[in-house]
Amino acid sequence: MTNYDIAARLNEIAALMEFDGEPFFKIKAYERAARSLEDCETPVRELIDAGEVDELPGVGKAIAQKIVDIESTGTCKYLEELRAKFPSTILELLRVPGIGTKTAIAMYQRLGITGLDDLRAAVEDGSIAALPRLGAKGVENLKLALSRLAQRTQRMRLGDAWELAARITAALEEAKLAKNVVAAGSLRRMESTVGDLDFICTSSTPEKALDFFCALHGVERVTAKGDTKATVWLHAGIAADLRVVPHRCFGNLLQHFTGNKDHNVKLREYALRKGLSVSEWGVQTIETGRVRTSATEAGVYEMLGLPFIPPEIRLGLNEIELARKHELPALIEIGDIRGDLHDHTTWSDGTRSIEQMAREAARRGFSYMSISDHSRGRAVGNGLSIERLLEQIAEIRSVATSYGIRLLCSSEVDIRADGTLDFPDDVLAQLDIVVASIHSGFAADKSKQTARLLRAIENPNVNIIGHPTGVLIEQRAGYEFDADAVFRAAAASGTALEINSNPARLDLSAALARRAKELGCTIAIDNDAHAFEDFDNLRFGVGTARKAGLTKADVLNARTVEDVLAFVAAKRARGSNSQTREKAAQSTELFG
Ligand code: DGT
Ligand code: CA
Ligand code: CA
Ligand code: ZN
Repeated sequence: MTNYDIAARLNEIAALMEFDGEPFFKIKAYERAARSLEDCETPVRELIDAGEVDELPGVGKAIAQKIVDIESTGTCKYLEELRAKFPSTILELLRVPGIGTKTAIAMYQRLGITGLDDLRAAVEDGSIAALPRLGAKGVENLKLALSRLAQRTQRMRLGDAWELAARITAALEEAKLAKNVVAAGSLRRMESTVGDLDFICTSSTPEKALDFFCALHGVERVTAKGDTKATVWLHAGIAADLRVVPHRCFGNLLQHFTGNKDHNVKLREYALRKGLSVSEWGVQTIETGRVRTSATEAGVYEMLGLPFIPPEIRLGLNEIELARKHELPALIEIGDIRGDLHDHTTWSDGTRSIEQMAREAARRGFSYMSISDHSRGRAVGNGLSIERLLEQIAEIRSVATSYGIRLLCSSEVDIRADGTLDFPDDVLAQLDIVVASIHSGFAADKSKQTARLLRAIENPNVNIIGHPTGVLIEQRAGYEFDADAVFRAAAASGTALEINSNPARLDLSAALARRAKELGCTIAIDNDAHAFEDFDNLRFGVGTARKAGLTKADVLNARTVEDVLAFVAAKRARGSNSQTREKAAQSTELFG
């Protein structure tokens, strides 16, 4: 049994424990142990022989014994007990994006659905509609998810793909068999999902580099291998290509394999009009037949008379036109971000205290941070009552500048079904800045959802709309609403919209953030951190903002803390003038 096989059994135990109602922390222990096994390059057999299994991170005596049993027999007593309690196909349901354990249990107990075949049948004959709180929208989502599953068009989220690519790049470079390793394609363009990984590199020993790549830890099988190129399938569930390319045309190949396809097509059309023919191997002057190559990507664009176009905006929109006129936006950069306006602590569902989060954010170079825990309506997020919020405000005020960073009092307040907020105005007014988010009631129809968001935006104490569409990437479509109406109201009222940097969200999407900018909105790029490692997600939020064409001027938390507070004060001042409020109400009616 390979480490991956054993890890798969531990994950099965964890999944079945969840069905069995075991506590969260016990389940997590099995998941952590499985992860350790996947990361461990030494075969478990060797660890067993050396008596070192319980030295794996997260593996205690009890789990170690199960690993030993699984290694020798393929299973263990506990796994068999769990398997006996449920239909053997029940875990298939979890492969459907959007179905978690709770839904799967409800499907099983209420409708007798034991696996994917039953589910397909229930969706087909409509009996699935009997599932409480699913709604017409839910049925639609299920249909979509099932068809994707059937076509194997499931894509990997950017965050997971990024982590994989970083490991593979580091391994190749550390082995000193390859140079200039770059993951091109959709990953480099910071698309929210990735279909496959496209590595390119240079090497003085291509054959050795490809052998090494095909034998990498994490490779499940080699699907193709030649002199300059190999394709593998990774245990993580995604394919990866490695192309070893000549140094002199590295820039041409990198440009080609970065895409996207539409950008490449438009670039070739543009070049043809200048008498140049572009391919992955070089730029040919058609009249003379002379081919020029470039080791750098910038050199390729230069040959075409263009400035460098950042990968994130190579979308086949108007970027070539803008480049030609030297009107490309100066895209926001990670270094431009000064603070974070949406973070959680142990006061609600975060994993770290205020002090720990503050010191970590300071260490990472932020100069200010909002503590924005959940509000009381969000019971699963351990939301704060008014009393606890007031207590928290007092604590934050007393340490506001003690940890090397300026702390702002905030809340991620729930937007209720009718668009009112989960805390009264006199409480919200005591905060420095307020994030308002929708966490429930996704099924409401488009006009209700639009009215709900507009009402929240009209509140003078709401400064940022958190994860504005509610989408979970490759898992759940967001709620429906009239985006233009909401964006117009946000711009008119001085309310920022969030790009949530969590790779499961990336909400607003680049396309919507681009539209929001067109309509004059300010954007906050937030970590929504619940743990230290969540701060690493900023690159994805900034990447999404760059895809949207945003500059420093568009981003609220690229401003100084004084300017952020002025942004808040301006909306409050407008809100306290009742005449303006009336006007705002009238103008939002026009969009309704
Ligand atoms: P993915 O893998 O679906 O997330 O998306 P990409 O963009 O990584 O696409 P992929 O892996 O099929 O190809 C990588 C790049 O190679 C793509 O962005 C542009 C270039 N490319 C692939 N096929 C074509 C093509 O037929 N014509 C042109 N001009 N470029 C192509
Ligand atoms: Ca790709
Ligand atoms: Ca590819
Ligand atoms: Zn939230």
